[in-house]
Amino acid sequence: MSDPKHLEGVTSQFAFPGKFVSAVHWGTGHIQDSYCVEYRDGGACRRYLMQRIAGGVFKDVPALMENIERVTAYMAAQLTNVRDRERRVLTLVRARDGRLWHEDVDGENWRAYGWVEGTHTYETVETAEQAFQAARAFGRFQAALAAMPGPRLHETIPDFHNTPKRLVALERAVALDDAGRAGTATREIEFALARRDLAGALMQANLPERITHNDTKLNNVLFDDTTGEGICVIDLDTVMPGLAPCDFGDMVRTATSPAPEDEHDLSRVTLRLPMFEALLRGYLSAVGGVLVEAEKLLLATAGKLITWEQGIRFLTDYLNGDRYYKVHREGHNLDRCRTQFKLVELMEQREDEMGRLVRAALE
Ligand code: GN1
Ligand code: MG
Repeated sequence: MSDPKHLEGVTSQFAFPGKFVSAVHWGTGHIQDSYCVEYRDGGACRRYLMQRIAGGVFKDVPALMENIERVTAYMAAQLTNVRDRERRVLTLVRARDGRLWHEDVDGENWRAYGWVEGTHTYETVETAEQAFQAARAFGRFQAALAAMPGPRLHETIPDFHNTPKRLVALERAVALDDAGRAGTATREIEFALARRDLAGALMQANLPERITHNDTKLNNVLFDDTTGEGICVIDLDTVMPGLAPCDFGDMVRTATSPAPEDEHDLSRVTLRLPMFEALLRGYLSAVGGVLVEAEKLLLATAGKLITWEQGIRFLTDYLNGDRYYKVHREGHNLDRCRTQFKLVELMEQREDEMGRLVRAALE
């Protein structure tokens, strides 16, 4: 986290009108550092989201910011005659020099968005209506970008949902055992490797390439405080070419279990099929008209695949000594891996029911 003086200095580089009031650390992201920045302009207080871009993860900042600018501008242009238009898509705030980001004296890169007022996020879903709203928001996001003209977006993190490569990275981490932790995760390693046949399920299915969000975690949707609508999709760093079912799969991963991602007590990790059904309804209501049959049918498998992939990513990072995800306690990445694998097991047990729900939703 940055110190307050430094933060105030960075905010002064952005075109926020008025006088600096405060900057407070915000959110639970595992990668970027985010701050809620407040400025007073005459009688009005305005808030902004300022983020330090994790350079180790996003290596090409100009490409990253170009993607985000193109996507947000294209989406905003489509939103005509819609209530709350400016709250339905993030708006970048430029630096005073006109650029989309600011590089500070330490070589760290920062960017800013307008704050979407009157909204909240959830770490876990409480009602089927919330699951529906989240899935509809991500579905609308995909639908809005379905016909975006070229050129192709940059791949901000190459091979992000390349599950076979994620598996290879795990095998390498096991072989190197850099942090000397492999002995503490033998069951998890075995669980991951025993399912290797699953790895190519989406990539080998010959699906159309689309513009996808790629990080459709539940907490990346802003819900309207008054109406409860999933009004705005955030965290646009991984918006790039991808496969539609990957986006649906990450919703299943984060919305079907009532337990947090790092829950210690695995008996609390359960698979709530009513939430799965609500996700299907919400997602298909928004993007069903765009998707081809093969993409739709793979919605049944996508949750299992992406949850397994996420477990592999947490496990790999645990074995590598916690270099990628922020951790807040010992064994944090291993705990996260365990919740993912527990959910995979539950999805395996109820695979037939999930398939039936998909077919029913498509009728
Ligand atoms: C990271 O930054 P955050 O928490 O929204 C990660 C996602 C993972 C997620 C797991 C760029 O997302 O891919 O699914 O953690 N983002 C990146 O909670 O790797
Ligand atoms: Mg996020």
